[in-house]
Amino acid sequence: MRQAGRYLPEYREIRAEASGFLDLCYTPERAANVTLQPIRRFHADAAILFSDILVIPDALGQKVSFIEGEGPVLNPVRNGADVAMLDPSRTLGHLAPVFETVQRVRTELPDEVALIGFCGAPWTVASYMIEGGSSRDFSIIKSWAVRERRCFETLMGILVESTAAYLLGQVEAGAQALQIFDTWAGNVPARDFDEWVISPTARIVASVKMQAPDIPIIGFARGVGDRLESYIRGTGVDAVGLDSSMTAAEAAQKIQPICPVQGNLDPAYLMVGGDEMERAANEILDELSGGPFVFNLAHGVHKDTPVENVERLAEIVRSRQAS
Ligand code: 1CP
Repeated sequence: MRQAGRYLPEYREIRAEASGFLDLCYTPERAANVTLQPIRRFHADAAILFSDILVIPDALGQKVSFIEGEGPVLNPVRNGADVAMLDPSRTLGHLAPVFETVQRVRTELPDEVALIGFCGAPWTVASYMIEGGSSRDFSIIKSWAVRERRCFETLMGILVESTAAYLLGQVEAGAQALQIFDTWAGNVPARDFDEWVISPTARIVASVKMQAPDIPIIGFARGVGDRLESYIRGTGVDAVGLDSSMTAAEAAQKIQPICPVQGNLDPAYLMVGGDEMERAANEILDELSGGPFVFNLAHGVHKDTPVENVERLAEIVRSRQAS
């Protein structure tokens, strides 16, 4: 999950120096520094590369910008001609600065701290590409994907191919695990779940595994409820990140027997801190520590989170690791 970001004063300082969010992602010295900021403070067991899922549309030639207070804004892809303008041959060259960031971070991290690379899953990335930014009801992507199935499939194919190449580039540069974020998987109509969530993710996993069989891949399919089990079986991911729609006890019973889990403290508890956070964190640790498990949040750190709450949470988890 996102562990860097605006809740950290040292992030805000570097962010203010950069001319824009993407500029920060593409300046290896700064991006490496931002990746390391939460590690320096909280001594987590793993760092997650500082980049964004939307570097892929940017690399394909779509206009992407991040507007302060508004989030991402993209010049929307709406028809076959727009899809035809995307150029997968640009991807790796355009993303070279991200690979350099990975190399720098790997050099600076202690050996025992893992570096996680990541990407967005095709459905989630396509939602930003087609909606033109964040969406409430996903009506544009859904109606487009249903009405123009062939064209949507072409777009998904482009995303599968460029995303797999992007992940392999991160592995070559030093990433030791990969996470695929399908934040909006829960908005896919059930009858299209195999085609729009499982299949594209499975193709990316297979393609990465062909060249990097030993790199663990973590899937994060948010909001999918009971379909998480078919996601695990159908995609071939090695582990799953859990959102907070499932209690830790449910996860221990249903998911952990088939797959290692990561999660799942809701970031609201981190924002509130104190006893509420401590109880919720301990409940997760109690329920899931008996099986393959990585403690994590259920979603990224919210920008209004007090830094001392994150420090306290790290202490709670570490004290349980030691016991
Ligand atoms: O800690 C880190 O360095 C992690 C780096 C990271 C990751 C893993 C960032 C930096 N973004 C992401 C993934 C990402 N980006 C996802 C998937 C995970 C999730 O659901 O959080 C998504 C959906 C995005 C898209 C995105 N990026 C949005 C829109 C979110 C929405 O609700 O539609 C926004 C606002 C961003 C900007 C962004 N990316 C990353 C950070 C730290 C930020 C905040 C901008 C800032 O603080 O300057």
